[in-house]
Amino acid sequence: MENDNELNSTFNEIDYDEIKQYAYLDEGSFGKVYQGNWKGLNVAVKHISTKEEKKAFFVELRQLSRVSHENIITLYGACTKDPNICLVMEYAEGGSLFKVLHKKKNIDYEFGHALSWVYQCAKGVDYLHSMKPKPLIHRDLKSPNLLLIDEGRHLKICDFGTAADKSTNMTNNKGSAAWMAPEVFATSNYTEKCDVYSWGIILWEVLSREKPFSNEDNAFQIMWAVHKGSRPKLIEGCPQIIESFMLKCWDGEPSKRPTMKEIVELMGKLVSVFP
Ligand code: ACK
Repeated sequence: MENDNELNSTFNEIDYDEIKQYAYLDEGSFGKVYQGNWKGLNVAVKHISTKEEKKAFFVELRQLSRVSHENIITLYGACTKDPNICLVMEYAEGGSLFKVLHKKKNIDYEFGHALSWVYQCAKGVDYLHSMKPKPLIHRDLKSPNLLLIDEGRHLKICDFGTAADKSTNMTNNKGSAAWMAPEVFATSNYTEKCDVYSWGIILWEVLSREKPFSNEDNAFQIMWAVHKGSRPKLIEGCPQIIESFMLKCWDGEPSKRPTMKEIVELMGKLVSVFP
């Protein structure tokens, strides 16, 4: 069981009275997120509402306190005392990539811009996978967990509530099934290649601007279809180099998927061709 005593990482304990909260934003994989202000900074405040969410809260606090990268949301600190348990993070004014792709259809973006998003996501994940002594696996990479700042140009990964925590049953993570690698819901035997699979789904999503597996009714149907080998349909006109790479990321056999480092290398080259 995670608790304050087992936290074992350094973070800034924030005085709850110093936080001013403005607006409710939305629900995350766990907890409710509010916009607020702390010491003059625009912040996002993630509150837990149930005892069960406390575990995910401490996982996220522990993992976010260990990381520092331009493509990962910055944690300012946390309040860990009941009843006001919350994380205080930098506020990403552009909201999630999911919203931009699927709920703000009037906002257009170019091919190069889409590649830049997935490139930035890959750089953040490569950083996690390169952590010592053990790679950190995000496990819940999906467009709702990619936040945008700087008018949509800068992307940051958030939601570390299930990162590397193998005791969490991911089949309960219903909103994530469409991005989830088959080995994550079928076994407890997975590696950082599960993030590569999810990254491949995000690549398809930004290029097609469709929600993955939107024709399936529920999470279990998605998992069953993916388990049987079903994948999003190929995108007409997609450059061959990207299509074959995307298919490799979705391979049912994790060892056949590229590493995040290989993804970063290829995307770096592609981004320079399609600025
Ligand atoms: O799509 P959104 O507007 O962006 O709705 C979700 C919701 O809270 C639950 O995750 C938003 N959100 C989460 N973290 C942040 C943050 N640091 N800055 C801005 N919005 C955030 C997310």
